Amino acid sequence: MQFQDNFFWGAASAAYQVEGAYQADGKGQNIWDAYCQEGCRVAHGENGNVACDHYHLFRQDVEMMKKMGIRYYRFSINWTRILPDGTGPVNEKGLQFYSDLVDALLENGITPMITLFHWDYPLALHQRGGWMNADSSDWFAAYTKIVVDALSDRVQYWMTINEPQVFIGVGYCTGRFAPFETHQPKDLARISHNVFLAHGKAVQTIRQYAKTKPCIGFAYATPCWTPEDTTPDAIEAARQKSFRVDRDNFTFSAAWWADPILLGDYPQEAYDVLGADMADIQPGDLEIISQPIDFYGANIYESKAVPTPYGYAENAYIGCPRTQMDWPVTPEALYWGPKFLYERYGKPILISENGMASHDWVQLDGKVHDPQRIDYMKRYLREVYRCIQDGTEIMGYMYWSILDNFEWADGYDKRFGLVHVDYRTQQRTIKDSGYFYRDVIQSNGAAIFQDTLKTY
Ligand code: GCO
Repeated sequence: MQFQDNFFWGAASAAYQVEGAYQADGKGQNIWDAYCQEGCRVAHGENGNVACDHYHLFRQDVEMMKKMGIRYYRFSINWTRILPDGTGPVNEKGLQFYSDLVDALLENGITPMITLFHWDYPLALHQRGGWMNADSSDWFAAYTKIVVDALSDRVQYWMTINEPQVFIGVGYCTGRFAPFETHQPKDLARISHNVFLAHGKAVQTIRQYAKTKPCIGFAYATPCWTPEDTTPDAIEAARQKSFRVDRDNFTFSAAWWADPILLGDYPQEAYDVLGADMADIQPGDLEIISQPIDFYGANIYESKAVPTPYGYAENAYIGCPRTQMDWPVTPEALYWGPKFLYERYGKPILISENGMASHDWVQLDGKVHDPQRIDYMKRYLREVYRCIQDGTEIMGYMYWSILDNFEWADGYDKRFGLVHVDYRTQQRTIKDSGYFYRDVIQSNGAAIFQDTLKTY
């Protein structure tokens, strides 16, 4: 059994999590740069100042991707490497880095996929009100044009925004991620609306200025519940829960973030539960926001569940397998999530992130044996295959992440990579899962159907 011939096999990263060089060559400060210096925001007081030094080591990293047979590399642009203050003069050295990265990828037969925003918001713009400022969508559109002018002759695949559920929900609602703020529903609705406008104006900008035919989407966080069993009632219950909007957690809702873009308006439930706290929607806003896009990028790691301080959330049970993030292993999330999203929105699905953190280290034989990650990938990819066979259009799979990297407030303890990084020496070691992924790609998926573990 194999996937379709044009299935995208790739891996992903994000600028702040891998690049380092946080002050190099004219780069400006973003909110993660600034807040991490406080030392109390991230495990062990860690930060992304150096990270994996991808900024200086990207050529060897690209060669490693080629060795692993990676065909697509999803990476993000650090806004303040391009515009140190978020607007104003362009930092040509910053643009040059991304141009060199794109060239290195293409020289190695790897297709670049760009995420324009992956949480590293310019500090100077944050200090001008950030996403609360009515000009924020224009700031983002202007930044987008600079990147499109510089790279769209060689880049076709674009994702505007990565996981607003998280950077808004955790950065401006629960306050655990930069800028570590906690806002009320009215502000969160206003921030969300400005993020939507930024997405829409970026899509317009890419369509207007791209030098090659663009394929545009976004990358959204884990969105769907999975049914308790396969009875029609259980499936409908999971579907309803997956697209519900409630007042207390609306910034984590799938429908809140996707309906305006893909269905042309906020879900009615959003108007119902937010009432006067709903964003101030100006004439023309919804038309900008619902600019046609080409795919729905879904970052799916586990079945959606309501966290619980004790007992078990819906996606867990006594002694269930868990990753190093303590996330339950729920492969069925990559069947039901894409299925429910495709039913509702009718857009091809890109699995823009999936992967697991595990307790990896370089072992006495000099290798990194990670059988759990291999088993995880087999189980999740079998569900992707099953979902495709059932009629859902899934474009591809971007493993998160190519490298061990900075896992936000968890720092560097959590290792998601196909490649191990010793942060003291920047030594890379391809893990067994990296060689397994090479087999998967070379066999166009057939390797995931072997139950026995191959040693590398
Ligand atoms: C996310 C982000 C990534 C994370 C990854 C593991 O989905 O939260 O896109 O930056 O590092 O998902 O949590």
